[in-house]
Amino acid sequence: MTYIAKPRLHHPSLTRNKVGYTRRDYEGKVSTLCAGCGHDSISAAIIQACWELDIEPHRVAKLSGIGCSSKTPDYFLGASHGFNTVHGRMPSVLTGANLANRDLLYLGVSGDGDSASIGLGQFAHAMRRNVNMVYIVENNGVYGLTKGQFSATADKGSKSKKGVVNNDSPVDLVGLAMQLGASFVARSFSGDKAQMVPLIKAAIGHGGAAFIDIISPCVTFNNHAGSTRSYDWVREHNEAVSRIDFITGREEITATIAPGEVRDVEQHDGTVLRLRKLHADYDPTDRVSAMGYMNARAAEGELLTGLLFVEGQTDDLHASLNTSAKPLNGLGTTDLCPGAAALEKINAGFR
Ligand SMILES: Cc1ncc(C[n+]2csc(CCOP(=O)(O)OP(=O)(O)O)c2C)c(N)n1
Ligand code: SF4
Ligand SMILES: [Mg+2]
Repeated sequence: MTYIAKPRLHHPSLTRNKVGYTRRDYEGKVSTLCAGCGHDSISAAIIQACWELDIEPHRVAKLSGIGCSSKTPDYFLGASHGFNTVHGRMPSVLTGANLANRDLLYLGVSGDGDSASIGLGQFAHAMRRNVNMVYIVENNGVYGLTKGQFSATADKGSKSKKGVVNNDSPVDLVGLAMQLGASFVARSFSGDKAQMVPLIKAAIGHGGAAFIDIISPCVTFNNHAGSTRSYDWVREHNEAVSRIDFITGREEITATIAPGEVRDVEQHDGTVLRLRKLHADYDPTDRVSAMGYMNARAAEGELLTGLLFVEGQTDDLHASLNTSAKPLNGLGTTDLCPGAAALEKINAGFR
């Protein structure tokens, strides 16, 4: 079924964005996921964010691992570059692609099994290296594709559809990302498009590793009473720390907000994140206090969502490796082989 393309017919009066595309130009093939799967709502939010940001689809590289979640790049941005890699190995392939061509926008899509179970090491190193990318985990607490086994993010004490209790402690990808140095960390819920779209836009504008953990219920294997990843459970326990307005560098900032309730964070590309604090004592720019607050709320059974941490200006992997400003495929022979005199100079520097 994944080979079924959507009909290319457009209504002539569909609204076009600044680069001339309709929202439909950001869609992909027909989804083959179960009806009601949270992952499809995330795909819709990615489409909306890219369309609203006037991103040219051919400037995007979408990479994923293996799983229902990792299948989704087939269902959005059909005109972008795509690489469905090996289970848990998306981050290293993305890192290599990013180092070779820094001019594309990198979008990594993964699952909780893909990133917290088999791919945990890969996830950790991509975060600590601050690879410039948007990294979305579509987190349903199970291996959906292989029929609902607990994944490493399943909460201790939560129950499978057949009543089996999970006795293992969960891996909290948000806490890990914070600890490992990710410069943008957020959590959202697939049932909250109004929160997801600005978060994805903000992550795209960010100049380093932007991680978004999106709780995305698996309606087939993990949406029952006893699950802590069901639509009902998340709706009851979801607590947003902030609400974001995303303001592109090109637009005049017109919002008027009472002092004391808002914080602006400027990103490397000139975009501004305007954070309306919902929790008065939450500071998303202080890594240590944000981690402490998150842990305290988690102990109370709250699932904090929103932009949890952001470092406005940050050095990504290219900056720390001092790589060429030009993508490798744009370098000519003289750049790649500058000649004997240049080699002699380098060698002299080591003597
Ligand atoms: C190396 C390897 N081991 C195991 C598998 C089997 N496998 C395929 S998908 C998957 C888990 C997917 O879970 P998750 O990443 O949470 O995605 P979801 O389907 O829940 O969206 C597993 C274990 C595989 N494809 N490759
Ligand atoms: S099995 Fe679960 S995760 Fe996979 S498509 Fe169906 S609802 Fe979604
Ligand atoms: Mg999963």
